Amino acid sequence: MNQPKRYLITSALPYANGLKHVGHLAGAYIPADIYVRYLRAQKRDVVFVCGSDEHGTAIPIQAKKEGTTPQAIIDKYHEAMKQDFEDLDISFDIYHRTSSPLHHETASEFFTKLNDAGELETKETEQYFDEEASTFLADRYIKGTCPNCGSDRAFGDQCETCGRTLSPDELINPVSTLSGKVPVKKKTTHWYLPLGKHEQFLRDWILEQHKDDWRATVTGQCKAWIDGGLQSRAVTRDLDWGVKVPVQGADGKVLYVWFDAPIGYISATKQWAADNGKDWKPYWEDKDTKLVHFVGKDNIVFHCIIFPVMLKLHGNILPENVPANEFLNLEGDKMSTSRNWKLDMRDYINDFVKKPAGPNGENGGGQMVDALRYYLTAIAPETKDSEFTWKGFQTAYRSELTDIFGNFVNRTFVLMHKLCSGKVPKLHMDILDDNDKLLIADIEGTKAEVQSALEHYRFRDALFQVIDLARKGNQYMQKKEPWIKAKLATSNGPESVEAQKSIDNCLHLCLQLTANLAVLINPFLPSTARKMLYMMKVVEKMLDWENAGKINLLSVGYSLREPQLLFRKIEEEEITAQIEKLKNGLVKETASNKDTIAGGQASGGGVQLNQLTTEPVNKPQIQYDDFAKLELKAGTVTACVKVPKADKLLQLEVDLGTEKRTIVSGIAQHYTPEEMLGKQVIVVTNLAPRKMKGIESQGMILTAEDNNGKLQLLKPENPVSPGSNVS
Ligand code: B3M
Ligand code: ZN
Repeated sequence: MNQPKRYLITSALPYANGLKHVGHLAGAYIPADIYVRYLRAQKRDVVFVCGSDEHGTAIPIQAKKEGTTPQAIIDKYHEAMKQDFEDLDISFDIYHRTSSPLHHETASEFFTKLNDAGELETKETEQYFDEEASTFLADRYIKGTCPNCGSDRAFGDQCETCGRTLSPDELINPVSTLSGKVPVKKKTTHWYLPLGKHEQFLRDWILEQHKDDWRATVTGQCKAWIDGGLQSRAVTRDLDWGVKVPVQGADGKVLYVWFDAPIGYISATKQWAADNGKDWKPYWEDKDTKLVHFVGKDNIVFHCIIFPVMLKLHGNILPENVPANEFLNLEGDKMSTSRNWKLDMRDYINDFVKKPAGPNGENGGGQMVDALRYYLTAIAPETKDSEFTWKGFQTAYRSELTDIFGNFVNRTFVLMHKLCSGKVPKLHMDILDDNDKLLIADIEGTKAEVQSALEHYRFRDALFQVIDLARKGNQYMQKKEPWIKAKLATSNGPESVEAQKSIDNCLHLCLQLTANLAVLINPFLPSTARKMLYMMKVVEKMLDWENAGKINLLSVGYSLREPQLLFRKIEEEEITAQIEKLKNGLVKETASNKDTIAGGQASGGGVQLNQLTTEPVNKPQIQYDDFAKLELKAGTVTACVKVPKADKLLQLEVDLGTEKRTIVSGIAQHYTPEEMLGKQVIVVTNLAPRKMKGIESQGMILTAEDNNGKLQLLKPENPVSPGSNVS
């Protein structure tokens, strides 16, 4: 694409069911904000939209937890999240909400257009219904026993113990969480988006057209989905919270949250346009618009497959890129709301940004916002999961931001005041040496590097380039040694004139470099850039991107302010206090405090969206010793029957060479007893025995779930003798 006429940048709409943590911030908000600030500095036409996702079962579930109404929940968390983003300098042009009438209207119109054009299908299926509460049950509202591990902490969408994705039909002894009663099956009709029809389009568009410019993690996830077979996806739910299905007789039905939420980007754009006297349409309809969605990896499929199909059918433009991030872990473990293993944006803001003034009158303020923005960008999980540690935060802040960047700027200002009477000295071209020339080349070259990295969504890399330029500034100063030259300059000897000229050149270039650093760091650390402007006594306009790479940003003779430290010291105690707080706050997981909602799990019936969870799918790293505790063996199935009165269970007899074991496994809907006979399986043989339907299961067999939710047995590539060790 040539230079686009305009840009529409979106960050995933967070669910208004709780405060968001720094993992969210690193995934979808900071990178988008950096990109947008860079585009704005380039004077491009850009709109940055976001807002609260206020529908789905997430909201009523949270309301129940807090003993209040869904409306009260969204009002509370919408305001709280909006404030958090503002406090961390995320510069949305609009932070909208999907409960607004404009959004309801927009989403209804969207659905109606697709439905009227015959692009949706309707299907009647049987779903669980709670007769006492007289309502269909969203998957999350059904609890039961896991067919896989036997745990009774399984919900209609996922088992909380073993993590397997489930459908309500697979649960053993399902009960409604609303009434505690056994639900009944009842017929219901829903609308479906037949994704299968669009397979060729998706293959061409993602796997051909964007095979080189999208992140491999993104195209990889898309390919797995497409290869797994694209199923029709239910886009409506039996629920009373959401956008009503705009069809006569569809009472009690709403649009599926994942159908309406991305349309939220459109309604947000409409609201922004109305507020600013602009036309929203070109942003969604003109091919010269570059649309970029910033999301976390759990949202890839929705933004790369489902929403694009909707956009295509509705006649809108498609995203140019979806630079999704992987997950951010915390201190060696995945972040979790239920276990309280997380760092909420709000907690960071309270502890660092808004904390009371320190002994020297300093307080956290903008520099602490930038400290977090810096670290989260430096460790951004762009290509793989990464980890936030407080020690890492402290080290990066001290050794990169403070010692390299802050120190360079500070030294430059101090020396300029000391050796050049507080004014920008002259550049004497006649004595320009190789060090000077190299620094000028570095200033010019860095702009191109940073720009290219930003254009390709490599934010970490872009930031490193900026820090590296500051590092070069320090090295340059070290070589030029203006403090040594100062002795000569005041000596009245024959070399004094030359020495002063050398000092002038050094500080002239260091000041020009400082001005460049302000321009380059601005998208990442806006508050720092502004503080630098203040010290240089220049106006905001200097931060225009076109100024990067120039060495005439500050005029000779211009007097500059006294330096202020860009970054305060972070005390050791502040870091240890955070680590303590995290550890002390850790809540052991129980069935009742387990997160009841996660992205992609907010489904309420119909087709399951498997593979998707908000929290990292990766479990925390373990040592080899932990792994070695498992005993895994290959075995051969010698007998197999269905467990009476359990649709999902098979009872197997497995030959393990020296012994035969009885194993109960939840694979009855995937394999018949006949199919199982003679099959080789992998068994966890040292798992504590567990009773299921009165039968003691003496082990567990391993399976993998394919994209259609079918379990596939794991087995050796070629037959091995029963009892062979698996390692
Ligand atoms: N609210 C899921 C999430 O927060 C969902 C994103 C919607 S983006 C249109 O992970
Ligand atoms: Zn389980």
